[in-house]
Amino acid sequence: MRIRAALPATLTAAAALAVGLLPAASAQATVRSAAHQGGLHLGYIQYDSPGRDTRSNASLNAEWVNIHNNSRSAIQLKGYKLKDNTGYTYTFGSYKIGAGKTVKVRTGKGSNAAGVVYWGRGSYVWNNTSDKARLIKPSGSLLDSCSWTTRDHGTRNCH
Ligand SMILES: [Ca+2]
Repeated sequence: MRIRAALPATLTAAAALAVGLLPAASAQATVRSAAHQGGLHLGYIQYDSPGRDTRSNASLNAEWVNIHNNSRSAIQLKGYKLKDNTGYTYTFGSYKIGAGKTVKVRTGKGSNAAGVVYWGRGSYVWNNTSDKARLIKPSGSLLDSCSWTTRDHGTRNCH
């Protein structure tokens, strides 16, 4: 009696484990493959503002980073971070980036609008000689990074 009672319980547990584990493993594979195809990632970066670095707001805003949403759905960027090698960090406020859309993060001051947000700095953030941009999830995990040197002549295509 004890064996017959225990056996179905063991089988049920094993079946539940198998059912529980398989979809989890398959969901993880889907996430990996989506990340491999791009998803939310760094696009073009104009790390060297054209012309002399005068620190004017126009010159600061001519330094920018594009973030591209290559996924099939809109993504709320609130809490996402953009960070350089020094540790300067821009944290997104509420901004929904549509599927297939790009948002430009300009270094200087300005009013956020569709397709553009402003870091609000009074000095440049992206080093002209070499630096690395990082796109960080609200959880703190690194989503994408892209580095450059003077070889890239002011603009880096991080796609
Ligand atoms: Ca720069």
